[in-house]
Amino acid sequence: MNADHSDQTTVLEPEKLDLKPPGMFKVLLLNDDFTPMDFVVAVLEKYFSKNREQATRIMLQVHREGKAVCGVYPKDIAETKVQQVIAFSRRNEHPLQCMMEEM
Ligand code: TYC
Repeated sequence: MNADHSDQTTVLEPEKLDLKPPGMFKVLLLNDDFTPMDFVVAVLEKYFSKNREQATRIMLQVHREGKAVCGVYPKDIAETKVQQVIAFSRRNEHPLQCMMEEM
């Protein structure tokens, strides 16, 4: 908006853009009846930097509760993780599903 001043100068104020801080996204694995447990553990180690014990705990949570959070990331990182996990699973002929959710 332009502010009019008595000395005839015009101050150009910055346009108010509707900016919000970049959100964080949970990346989740979903249960299915076919993907082997050891493959899910390997995914959690490879793409989410979990050790064997952490990976096993998350895999079992998915198996028992239907889904679990593997990690929390900025949007672009979360999108890449989802794509990588799905591509790796399909290359290995498993139906494992991975999704993201804004927090
Ligand atoms: N339910 C699978 C089985 O019994 C194991 C599994 C765990 C699959 C986690 C997917 O995200 C998953 N073999």
